Amino acid sequence: MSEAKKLAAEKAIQYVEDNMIVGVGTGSTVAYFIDALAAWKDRIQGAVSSSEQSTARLQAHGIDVIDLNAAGPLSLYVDGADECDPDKCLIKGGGAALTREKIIAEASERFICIVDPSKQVPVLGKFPLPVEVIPMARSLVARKLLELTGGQPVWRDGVITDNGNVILDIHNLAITDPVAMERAINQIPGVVSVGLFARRPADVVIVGGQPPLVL
Ligand code: ABF
Repeated sequence: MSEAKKLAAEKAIQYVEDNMIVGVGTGSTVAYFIDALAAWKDRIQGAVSSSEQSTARLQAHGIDVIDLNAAGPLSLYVDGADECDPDKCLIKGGGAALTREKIIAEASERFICIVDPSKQVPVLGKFPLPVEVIPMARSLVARKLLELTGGQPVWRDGVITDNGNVILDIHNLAITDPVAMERAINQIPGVVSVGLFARRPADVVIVGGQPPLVL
């Protein structure tokens, strides 16, 4: 699937324009995008990064990394996903960067999601749904998520996010109303963010292949 990821990432470069500050996500598909963006490093102002991991890769290519507060509204955000449904609603967070990803997606006029075909699903939920949680609230939120969703929340032990929080992954879900589930989980005290991008879905999905499929 890495060839498909690379093809999707390279297709996304077509949305980059001179003098842009590009919002950049996290993951292996985005790593291909960052590598392709290196050729633009003297034509764009720089990038806003969603993780320490992406920041390191951007800086290794000599691409300026700009704070979102200094950048202001962005024209373009490019990021991967763990699952994508026919409405361009996504599950994200497998890379534990969901909160900053969601912040930059919200700040961006156009969100281009780059995936390989294995990410396309009819209904979200086979991939365990990540939820970023304030550490002291982990057990409380786990109990509330079980009550609310009927799914099985599992602590991603050993993982601390760039924001110093923990992750619960909710297993055994079939998310037929992603917007409603995103809104409900967001209400639980202790939840920082949930890896459902449904209230603000992707605007364009590029599925890697020969040729790439633009949805
Ligand atoms: C990131 O993209 C995460 O939200 C998601 O987990 C990841 C997908 O990973 P990959 O591109 O490596 O398949 O934005």
